[in-house]
Amino acid sequence: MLRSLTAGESHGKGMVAILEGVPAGLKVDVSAINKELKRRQFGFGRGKRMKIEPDRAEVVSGLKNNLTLGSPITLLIKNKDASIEKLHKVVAARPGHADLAGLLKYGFMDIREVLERASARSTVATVALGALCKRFLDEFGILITSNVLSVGGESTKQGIISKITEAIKNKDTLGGVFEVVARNVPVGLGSYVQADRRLDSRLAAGIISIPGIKSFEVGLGAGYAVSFGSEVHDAIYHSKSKGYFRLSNNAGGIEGGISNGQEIILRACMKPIATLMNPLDSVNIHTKKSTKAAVERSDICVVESAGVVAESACALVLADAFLEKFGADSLNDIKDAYKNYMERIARA
Ligand code: EPS
Repeated sequence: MLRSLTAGESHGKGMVAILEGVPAGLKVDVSAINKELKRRQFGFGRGKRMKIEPDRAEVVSGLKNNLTLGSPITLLIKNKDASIEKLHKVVAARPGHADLAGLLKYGFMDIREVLERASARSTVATVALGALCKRFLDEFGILITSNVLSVGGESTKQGIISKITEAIKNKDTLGGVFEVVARNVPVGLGSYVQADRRLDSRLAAGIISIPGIKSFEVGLGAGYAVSFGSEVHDAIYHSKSKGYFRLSNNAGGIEGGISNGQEIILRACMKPIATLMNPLDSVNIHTKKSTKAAVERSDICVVESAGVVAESACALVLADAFLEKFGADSLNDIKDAYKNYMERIARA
């Protein structure tokens, strides 16, 4: 239903996001997109680039009078630091980054040719796409939020701040765990009939493809592995006023690859940023002699930002699955289909 594409290098002219399949008649205010772009820039441990970039979206296509036309929407976010042609060559790959694998894969002689596109700056475009999808989902009361659960093993606010302060002092970096919650998602998005239609597999792909993400869980996640079935499956009840309901949500709102009407709860782990100011051992790609890995301007910890990006990845998947279920051309038609369906579910 939805097709998206992003383009842009970290220090190129800008980041581009294209989204096709957004229905006609949806009101989109660019300030809502810019608000999401701002949220992506926040968090203790962010680097200096965030102070340079205003990250404001410009609408190139798909909107007229703030209403979607049903045609592809193109957003451009210009880079203030567009120094790509002047930047120095990089000769020592950073362990944990795309540097070495990318260099060998594409046959480059300069690691910069890899890092410019591999940079997490691409998440600007992901968030722009997510903001459009959030706007659509909002028409149906669906709300997606995120929060940081831990950083470097610390889970209290004070513990996290001290840990990041320690990393800054030691010229080190940190990763962590964040959670994404989607509320008011109707029962019935996704399907068990085919692997690529399962809502959980689509959410997993969306979130694990964010740079730096190393693990993904739905609901109780790894907790299922250490429990009896009787302890963890969400028992089913029914009442006239509520219809079907549960007293727990270990499934994280997804059963058999389908949303079950409960909150969708996702968790992901992000590795520490690969650029270390006190670099690890590496090899000069020309001389093959041992050296230290390249040092580039970077962040210390971006778990909070990664949560915001994951909200967007989640919004893209949910909007896609929603359009699949309720139709795709005009917002009014989709609202009618949604209303009919919800009335049937209320009677079930
Ligand atoms: C980022 C922009 C980048 C990095 C960071 C994320 O800008 P610059 O390289 O000019 O400082 O700050 O990217 C990485 C840490 C990375 O390893 O790719 C952004 O806009 O989020």
